[in-house]
Amino acid sequence: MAARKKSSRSRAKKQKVPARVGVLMGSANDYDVMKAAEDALEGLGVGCDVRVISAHRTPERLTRFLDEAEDRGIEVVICGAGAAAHLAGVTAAHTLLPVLGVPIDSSPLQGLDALLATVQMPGGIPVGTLGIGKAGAKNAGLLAAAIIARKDPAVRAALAEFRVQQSAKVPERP
Ligand code: RP5
Repeated sequence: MAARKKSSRSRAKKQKVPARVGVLMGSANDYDVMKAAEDALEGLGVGCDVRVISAHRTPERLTRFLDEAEDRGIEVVICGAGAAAHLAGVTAAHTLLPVLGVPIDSSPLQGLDALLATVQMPGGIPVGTLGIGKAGAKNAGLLAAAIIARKDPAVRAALAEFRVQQSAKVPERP
């Protein structure tokens, strides 16, 4: 309980940066994975709006979020979902914003089901699908920032610096 309070306090602090990326997940249980997207964006100074929105359990919450998203300044939407993961596809159907999908390894099939559900969109409504789990979520954050960086030199500089720091952390020898 104490940890939950701390986390909502720190998120309120973080919300001072205007949100440019929506980070949606089908269940609060997905947050452990999707936090990697939030962390990647925050590390680059890109604000995000993190929401639990299920395409099947809270369908109205999804359409409401997407109806308002562009007017609120959202430029990219990241969707993480597990099992019969249709959150990214349904999101893409309701918006012209770029949608990135993260398959979550929350089911007995360990994300293979979510990967296929997310990546195999029929032609016409694209979802850019990342890898399963935390690495996919992290890359979704970085890719969303790269999309924003096309028109935002500050985000581009932050991404470039991230790459420099990442390289510097790789030892020459094991
Ligand atoms: C999906 O079903 C969610 O994205 C989650 O990964 C999975 C299981 O959800 P919970 O039953 O844990 O809430 O919709």
